[in-house]
Amino acid sequence: MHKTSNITIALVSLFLCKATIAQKQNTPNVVIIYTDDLGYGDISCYGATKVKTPNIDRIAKEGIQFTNAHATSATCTPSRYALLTGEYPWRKTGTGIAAGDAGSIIQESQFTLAKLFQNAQYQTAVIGKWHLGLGGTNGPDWNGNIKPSPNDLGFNYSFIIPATPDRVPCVYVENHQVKNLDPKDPLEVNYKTPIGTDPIGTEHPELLLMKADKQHSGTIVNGVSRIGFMKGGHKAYWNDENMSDELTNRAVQYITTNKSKPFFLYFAIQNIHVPRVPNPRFKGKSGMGERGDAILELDENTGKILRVLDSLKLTKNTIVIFSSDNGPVLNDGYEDNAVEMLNGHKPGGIYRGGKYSKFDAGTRVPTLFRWPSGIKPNSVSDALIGQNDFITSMAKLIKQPIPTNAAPDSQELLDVLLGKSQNGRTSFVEQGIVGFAIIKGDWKYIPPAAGGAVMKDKNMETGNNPLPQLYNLKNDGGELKNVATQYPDKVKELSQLLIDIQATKK
Ligand code: NG6
Ligand code: CA
Repeated sequence: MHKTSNITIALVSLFLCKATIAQKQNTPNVVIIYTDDLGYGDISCYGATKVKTPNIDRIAKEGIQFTNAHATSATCTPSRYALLTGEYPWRKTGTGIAAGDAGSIIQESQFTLAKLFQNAQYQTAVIGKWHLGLGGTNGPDWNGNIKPSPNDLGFNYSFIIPATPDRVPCVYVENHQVKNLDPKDPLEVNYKTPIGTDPIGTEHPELLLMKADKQHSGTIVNGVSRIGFMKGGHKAYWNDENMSDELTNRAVQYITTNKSKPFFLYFAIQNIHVPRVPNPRFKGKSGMGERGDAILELDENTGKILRVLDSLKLTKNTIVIFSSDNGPVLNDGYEDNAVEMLNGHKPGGIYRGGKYSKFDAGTRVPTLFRWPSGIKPNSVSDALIGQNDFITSMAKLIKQPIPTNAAPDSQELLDVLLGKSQNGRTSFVEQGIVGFAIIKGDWKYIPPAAGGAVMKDKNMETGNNPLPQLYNLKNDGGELKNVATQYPDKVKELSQLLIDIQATKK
């Protein structure tokens, strides 16, 4: 009798234990390290030799590295919109680069990647650069309750840079409020005219750490002039030198606090966007100026995230995703010697163009997935994937439904992301700052477009050409040989496909 009940107890506990393991495997933690303006060629696992990124390379070694993975767009706001909603951003107006006082671009009624995880009882957080607008249509109430904030879009916790590090307001927002705001010194933001008495770049160039273009010559904070003007809020100002550390420490803290729950952390670190003001401990370390030093800072802080997962024994059952919101740019408004000190480094790898561009370096970004419980180490995949595909793929993984009409442009590619299949997308639409391109199989087509071939201030090729452009990416990844006249049928096919995809009512 005793024996039987002992056996029963043993069996029941074995069953429960197995069930918990199975349940845990169905609910791995997910951390997306989403970098800013990091190019395909900017890290060593993608071929960089002038700068070394051992921590980021570790993710590749222990997981899967994608060679044909894309942000939907060559700028930040639309790419982030697509990552979080699974919708091509150009289907919705108002998804271009957002001003620092823009209203929330994602509506509270919309389904998001964060809501997906929330529905599965995850803890969810965004820490880092938001740049998707805040508040109602007239923008946020900086001195009150900011709503909608990311907390209304599926995140239980948020600690964000409202827009970009080069845009006012230069303050962090935690959940619904500006962090450290002194009510006696209310914060005001204006994107049209100077306000307040703080110095601005056009009038006080002697106060600047680095020269800026006209657009970046508004209010000066920490010796850096920004886009836009602000008044008040002084106690809430961020410190640029500590920004990467501040965000990383908060991410580490978040992981530590939530170690025993399933969590989803969208860690949108600001590196390597302008203004590039890495912590002084990196000064001169890359030999490539501030841009290179910012890559080293990104690498070190990525290492901190990996190590906290190690020390909490979460590595095995945490999916770490590493990617970038758009391709690389050297001069993006500040004179920080990024061009002069490049030292032969190729930020876009073999790919042409960069941030803003319809050429491939605009959207083809480093993309790594690591999940020791589900992905073989040292894997490489050439499958075509988009960041808009993550949402439905994650839904499959955690066995959650996607509401009808949500994530309309997201293809479920879970097996591809886990390295079990090479069957990625058959086609993908790339969005430049102006206009589009389409990839289908080995081919890439860019429709004829008016407008300059080069953005002069940035020395960046746009991809504009009055003639149709067709490239064979397999033989000519660098898009150097336009073969449109040799393959008129291909031109016709891809041109029509782009029209059809864009016309499809989603
Ligand atoms: C552009 C800014 C650029 C950068 C970009 C946003 C000018 C001339 N250029 O408008 O410096 O801030 O917006 O970058 O103002 S992104 O990575 O967030 O898309
Ligand atoms: Ca960006």
